[in-house]
Amino acid sequence: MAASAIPQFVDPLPNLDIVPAGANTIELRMKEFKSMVLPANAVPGYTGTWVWGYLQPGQVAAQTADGAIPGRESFIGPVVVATRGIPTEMKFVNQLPTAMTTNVLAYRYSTDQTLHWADPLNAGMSMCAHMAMPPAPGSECASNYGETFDAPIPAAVHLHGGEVPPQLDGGPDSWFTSDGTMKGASFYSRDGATASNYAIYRYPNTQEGAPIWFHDHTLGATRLNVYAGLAGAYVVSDPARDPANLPELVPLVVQDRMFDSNGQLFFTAASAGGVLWALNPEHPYWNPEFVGDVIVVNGKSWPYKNVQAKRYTFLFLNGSNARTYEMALVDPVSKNPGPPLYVIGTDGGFLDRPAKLDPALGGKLLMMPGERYQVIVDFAGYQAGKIGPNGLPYSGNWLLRNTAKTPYPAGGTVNGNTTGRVMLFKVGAAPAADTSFNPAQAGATLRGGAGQGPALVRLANPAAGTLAAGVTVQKTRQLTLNEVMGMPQTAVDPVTGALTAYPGGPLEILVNNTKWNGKRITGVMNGMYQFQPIPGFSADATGNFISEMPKEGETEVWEIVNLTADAHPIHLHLAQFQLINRQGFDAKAYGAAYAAAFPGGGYDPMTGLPYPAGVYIPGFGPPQSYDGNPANARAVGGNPDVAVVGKNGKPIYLQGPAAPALPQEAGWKDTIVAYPGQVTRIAVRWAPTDLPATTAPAAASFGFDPNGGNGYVWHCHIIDHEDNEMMRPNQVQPNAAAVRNYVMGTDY
Ligand SMILES: [Cu+2]
Repeated sequence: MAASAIPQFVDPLPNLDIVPAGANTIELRMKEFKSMVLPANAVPGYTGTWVWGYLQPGQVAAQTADGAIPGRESFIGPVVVATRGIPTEMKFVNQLPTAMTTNVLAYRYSTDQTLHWADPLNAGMSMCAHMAMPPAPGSECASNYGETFDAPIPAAVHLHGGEVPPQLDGGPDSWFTSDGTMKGASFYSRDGATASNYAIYRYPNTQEGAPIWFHDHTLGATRLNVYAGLAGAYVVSDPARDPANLPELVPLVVQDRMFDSNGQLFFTAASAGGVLWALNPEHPYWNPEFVGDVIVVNGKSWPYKNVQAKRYTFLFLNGSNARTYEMALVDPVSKNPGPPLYVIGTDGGFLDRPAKLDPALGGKLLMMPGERYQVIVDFAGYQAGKIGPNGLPYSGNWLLRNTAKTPYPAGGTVNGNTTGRVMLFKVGAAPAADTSFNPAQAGATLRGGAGQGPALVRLANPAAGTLAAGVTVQKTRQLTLNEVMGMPQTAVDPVTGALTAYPGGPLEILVNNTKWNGKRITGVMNGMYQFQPIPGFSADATGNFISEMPKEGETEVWEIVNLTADAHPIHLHLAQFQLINRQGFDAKAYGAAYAAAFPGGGYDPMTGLPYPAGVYIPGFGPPQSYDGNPANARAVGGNPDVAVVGKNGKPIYLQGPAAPALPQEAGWKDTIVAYPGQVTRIAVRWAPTDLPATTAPAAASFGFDPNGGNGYVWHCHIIDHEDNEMMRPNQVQPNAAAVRNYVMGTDY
């Protein structure tokens, strides 16, 4: 259905369930149910949209015959509130239906077996991903998962931003199915269960207070599971150190969706709705970026919220597949700029002092998928009738506007009447007094002040855009972001069998030009690609080959060299990091040097031969040796040094000054915007964030062993990208001197 047909600001913002963590296990069941995502009058006879969510057992028991959950206002949630220092045991149960019986058609018709995905029916072999040709119409690989068998839906629960042992990370291979018969290679449950439809994770909650979240992370199917609704928030509170007296907290989970004419979730796969979403026949159900035309906050399309003329703390979370938001408040009637957004916290905790984003000065909050920001807004003085700076009276309604282009930052503009709108705040009367923390007060601090928790430990100096004083870097990595493009072609559509003109476009998207498994294609046999591990990479227990093996306690600089045309939100599991700076580079000149560095080899599908030397080889890994590359002694990663200096002492590729972190992102981050044509430099220490920056690596460690299970991953948080290869497993080498106080078998 057309987004413009959906009435806006008629339903209030849903409240998310709050679940305080205590001594008891919190059980959450992944379950299908009906939720009023749209206003009741959006569609004739509308009784709700089929979604998936994490429900409490009592909610499952209360489900009505038509699928609704009385009292549950949203598919998002719950918000688990844990306390630092007190572990929380979670039991996640998969009670999803099967791929054939689910009412979430967006899932049922959109799984793509040609992606490297969980593939439960084939023990995770994912052989369709190894085919050298687009799948033949009618073949299993050309079908979606629910078409051929009444297949159980795999699900995995990742604690995003969580400082947890690898067994509890809930990464892509930790999925399990509702019938308990199928598991990913990294499945773990505290009780040792192997034939269960649940996983028990006991999170340590040792990290600094932070607004983290949990969401699905199933290999190659995350975009669908999250789209169907599997996301909740997890707040680690630290009463002794968190800023005192913050205004009332309101989580705002911002997402985009599309709906069919029945008000059900619609996904951009194959040629759904008569539009060819697949750009290449190789991946018949995969579209590089899902961007919806309806903005949904806390599981409700374009909601409004009644607020008093006082301060609120909003926890913004971009839970979208691919959409970026640039947000500011504006009066939709008088066009006056609204109240400023005072950012007080980032992904990994609170800032030292608020960062003011004033819409009158063009200030906007930029948020890519996976990022969180805690923001204070003071509606005092913004009631209806007051005269605004442009001389016109305020309407009393404040539109949270979005202006981000998609793909970000240089794609199409938003529609000012639909995707340019997020939600509406309706300002009512002022309370007698607002005694909550006031970010506008001169010199206001959140940490580091009298009676407050300690100031942020700085790995980066946000004023200078350099490493912070006293920080010693043990290793620098230079890692590229790459897009592998398919050419326009007329080919048989594997789904419909019809001859189809494909526009071409991204075939897969990679970090450091390396596929998920760390192997490169060397040839074709019997229609299947032959693979070889990338030399120098280390085998893990699941058959993947690892290149990022940081040592616990060490500090690394990662220089992310974005060779693609779009921005990507790069996310590391386990460790929060800090942005050092961003710097432009001559993409054309560097791209030429990068291509020239490839030694030849691999397999060129156009010629059936190895590529000659000096041309880019998709998915080959970096052009040179990952470690000990003589052409780049400064940074490992196997790429020509983007920071190399010419004979005249000037950088050959880098352009302009390195820009420090924006004030609002100058804290702990686990997801960072990496712009096209820029090097994004982050400092990551593989240790808890609150250790002094000068701590020697041997003295820096987690309370748990970060080595084990099958490690962690790092990836792009555009979920459609991470589902198609833009993700790599990594393993942390343990600090031999560490003393562990959170031990597998005892504590988790
Ligand atoms: Cu991406």
